[in-house]
Amino acid sequence: MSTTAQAWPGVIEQYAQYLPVSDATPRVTLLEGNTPLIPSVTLAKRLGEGVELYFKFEGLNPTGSFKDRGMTMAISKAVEEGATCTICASTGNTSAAAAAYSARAGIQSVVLIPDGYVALGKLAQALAYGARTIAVEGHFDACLRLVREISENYPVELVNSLNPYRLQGQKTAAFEVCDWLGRAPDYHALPVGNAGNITSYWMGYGEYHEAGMAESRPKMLGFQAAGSAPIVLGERVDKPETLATAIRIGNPARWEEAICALDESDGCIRAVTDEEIVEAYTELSSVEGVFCEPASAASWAGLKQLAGEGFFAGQECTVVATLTGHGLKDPDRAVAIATEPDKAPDDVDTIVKMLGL
Ligand code: AN7
Repeated sequence: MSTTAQAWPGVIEQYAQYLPVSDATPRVTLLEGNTPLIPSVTLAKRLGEGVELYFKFEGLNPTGSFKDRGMTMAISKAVEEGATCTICASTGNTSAAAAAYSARAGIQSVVLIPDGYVALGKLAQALAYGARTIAVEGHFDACLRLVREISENYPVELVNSLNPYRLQGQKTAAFEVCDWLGRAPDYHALPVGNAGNITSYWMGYGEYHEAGMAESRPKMLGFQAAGSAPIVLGERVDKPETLATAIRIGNPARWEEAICALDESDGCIRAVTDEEIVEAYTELSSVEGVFCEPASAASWAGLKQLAGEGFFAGQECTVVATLTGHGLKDPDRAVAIATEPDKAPDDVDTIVKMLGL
């Protein structure tokens, strides 16, 4: 008998029993999810002898970030409820996903982004997917305030992670980690911006545990950029700064929920500097062959920081680090921190000599 692999149906269909959907809910999907859990071959050793490290590479979603998981849910529910226009504030990835899934559903999308602080690939996506794109003079936090007010007073559906369906969709990443590993990891590391994702993962691990699908739950490890670390500092940051523009957020929408996830899981949240982020970003691509965007590298930067303090010493443990977005989202950053390519004439001898062969 020949077997045919079952096609992946997208996260709503795959995990419908755990999601607030019915048969009447349209599935607005680009077949997101089912992203690989890539084992580390080299970097894991830096954490400790007994550490197994995996990268949950969310850059391989249809729009190149984890936001697709939440957006398939938010847009499907918006369509079910009759919405004809969506709105969101974004540091870039949410807007790319909102624009794509709105296009897929045949409805209009409006995105508000901080002028000059959205990576080129993300801006290109919003424009290409046909979102009405407005670059606001102000930070993400101002954009979020504006879209909240507009959506409360006008007939547009808010699809930021204040929208509860976003978290519902994003929690499926935790299900996938358990399905791939056959159990929950001991630690789960994430970059933290608006804190929607850390909240979602914790919800997902909790629900899988309750359902008997995983015996334990991981300790959650969150990492913010040092210039945009309100949760670490315990106070709002009015002028957030970091080259990791995706997490350049001073007043996270899911702040309290993130604190709950950290407390309940006995985890911790730390700040990583831009220097640590850049080093981690470069290592992930050049050593491990996994190209993620700078904000995503905060996961690895934070794990290294903890390891440097002996955190993993003597532990036999499994660590998963989510790499939230693809490196191609921010090509300017990749080129800016690398050395320029050497120029050469169209000549074998010259090139061989340059290479020292
Ligand atoms: C690559 O797109 O907030 O803590 O508007 O794009 O759930 O906010 C993006 C956030 C991490 C932080 N990594 O996740 C947006 C936006 C990447 C991101 C985060 C974001 P949350």
